[in-house]
Amino acid sequence: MMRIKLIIVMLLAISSTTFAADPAWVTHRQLQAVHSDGSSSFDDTGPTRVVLEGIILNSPEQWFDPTADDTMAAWFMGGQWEVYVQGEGEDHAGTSLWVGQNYGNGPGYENYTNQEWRAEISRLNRDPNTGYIFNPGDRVRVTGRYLFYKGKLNVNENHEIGTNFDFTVELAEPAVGVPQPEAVELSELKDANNNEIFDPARLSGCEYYQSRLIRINDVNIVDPENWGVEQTITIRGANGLTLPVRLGLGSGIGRFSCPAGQIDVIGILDQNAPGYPPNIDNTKGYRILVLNYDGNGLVLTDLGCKRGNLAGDINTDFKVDFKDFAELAANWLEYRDGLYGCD
Ligand SMILES: [Ca+2]
Ligand SMILES: [Ca+2]
Ligand SMILES: [Ca+2]
Repeated sequence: MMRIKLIIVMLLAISSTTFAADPAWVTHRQLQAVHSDGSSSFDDTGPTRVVLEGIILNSPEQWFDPTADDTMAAWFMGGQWEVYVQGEGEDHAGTSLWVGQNYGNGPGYENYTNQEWRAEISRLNRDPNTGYIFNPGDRVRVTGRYLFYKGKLNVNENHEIGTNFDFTVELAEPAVGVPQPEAVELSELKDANNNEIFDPARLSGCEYYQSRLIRINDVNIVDPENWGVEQTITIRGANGLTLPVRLGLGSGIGRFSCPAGQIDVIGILDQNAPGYPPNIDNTKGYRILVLNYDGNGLVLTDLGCKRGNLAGDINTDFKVDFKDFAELAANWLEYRDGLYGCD
């Protein structure tokens, strides 16, 4: 099976402009190909649906709030779910998978009810064959449609709530591990004038690392006053080059203060091109996503494992006391849509 798949992928690599099969096996690099202005070239001639594999980089609920909310309000999306999947080996690219609840709060589409939304993300959080709940570090196979949005081609359901627009995420291999973040210099991402480096061949600059896990060493946060959940801070290297860091919803970002002094940053290099159709500049808008922080003081990231081994030590200060109880009480009876009560 793996050999057949490899042959198909190699054939696609040779003839990347025609896709006879639907869905067609593609690499992340093929899927993310762009024109010189940064717009998608894949969707000029691409198939209706694609199949691709890679490693999950993030927990979706640390990036967008999945909580069902079908409030009718212009452009209000309600619950959202987005997972970044990184290609492996020669496939130096990555792709995000996105769904939202209230497509109909924009023109021309319909909304999921709260119940339908919970069912949708409960489905996407699980391997359909085993019920296994996905985690960062799992290798998955994704089959679905796609749309280009703000600089990257996302696998999504084209804003349609009908089941024939579903995309699927299947487990290829559990717990292969989150990829080692690639060490990147700010000078690989920004030119001497601090402008974003854009290479339409996607072999260098920001595009090369888009939707992949990277590490930038020896930077300072220049605006710690902006630290907080869903806020954007700025890192600056010794050469004066800067890059925005978008902080996610991870509880550690609210619990710990902004790291001070010279630090390293580990996160997903993302593109969120500025502007609105038809005036989007798809060669700009790069940033690092850091979705959680564990308070270690030296690396802005969630190292994923904590010392102490005290189950009640919610704030991880190695003592179980009223500070833990306060966090517990503040969250009392909350539950996470898409993960709890899905059976
Ligand atoms: Ca791009
Ligand atoms: Ca759907
Ligand atoms: Ca504690």
